[in-house]
Amino acid sequence: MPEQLTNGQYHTVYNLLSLVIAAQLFTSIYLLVVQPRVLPRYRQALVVAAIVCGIAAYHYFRIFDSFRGAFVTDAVGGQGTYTQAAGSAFNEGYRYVDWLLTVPLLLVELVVVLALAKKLQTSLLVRLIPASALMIALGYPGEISGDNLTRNVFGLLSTIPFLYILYVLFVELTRSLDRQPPAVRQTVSRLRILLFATWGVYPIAYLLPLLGLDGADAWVGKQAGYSIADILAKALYGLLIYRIARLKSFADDPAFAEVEGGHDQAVSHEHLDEGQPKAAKVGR
Ligand SMILES: *C/C=C(C)/C=C/C=C(C)/C=C/C1=C(C)CCCC1(C)C
Repeated sequence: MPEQLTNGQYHTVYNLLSLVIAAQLFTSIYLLVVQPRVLPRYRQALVVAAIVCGIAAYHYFRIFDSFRGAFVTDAVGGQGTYTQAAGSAFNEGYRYVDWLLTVPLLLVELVVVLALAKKLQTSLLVRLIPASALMIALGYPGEISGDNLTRNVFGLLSTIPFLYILYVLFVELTRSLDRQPPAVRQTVSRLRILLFATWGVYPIAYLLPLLGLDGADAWVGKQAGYSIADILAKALYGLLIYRIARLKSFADDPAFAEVEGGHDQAVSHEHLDEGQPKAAKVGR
């Protein structure tokens, strides 16, 4: 944690943390509200997605508090520089506790929404969940260390389970998707690419303090990287899970697709039509 932040650096972090709270909180609520718009067999995935965003929103409240307590300014009206407050430090631990809970759950979302055979589902989860927990646990000692060697060593160790997760998702899962319809295979690849692209941001942000940037710049870059990646990897990802659940619901049950699809197209006419709105028939 840097001793001093410029006014711009302080407010960049402040505003990003605030944005993450809004994104996680309302995505979580949205994912709960849209439950009736997918078949019951896919609702578990949406519940997990909502819980992930809810857990993240909670931790961002804590992170936000910790950040506000960690810096003081004597300038009036929020101008001027911010210096480290005596006796309180920004606690990066909240992020790691958050990831320890949410990262395994993000993998659960993915596996559950695919509605694969039970045996395959279990076999994927018993490998992905421990690997993801290990990845986060190994990253933490490096994250809180001020020493570059320690940061490197734990970063490298944490990369091993990270690569293993990618191997399971990109090689093993692909093999077992052979029997799935093309549309499902395509959605899975899209989701995997989003997962890969957003998860890849974390090790890069982790490396920033090692790249010889000025201490405060590196720290702000790291906070920004983690915050934006959290929006994409949890909220946007959750919305994609919802989209997959909805498409699979339509494919599984033509009657449901009829009601829901019809509702979608009728939305703009609904207020013009007298009589029973179509939406009333949707709840099931
Ligand atoms: C919602 C939070 C997510 C998806 C967090 C993902 C975190 C990672 C993929 C972290 C990976 C790391 C490495 C691969 C090496 C350096 C240490 C970590 C923990 C930043």
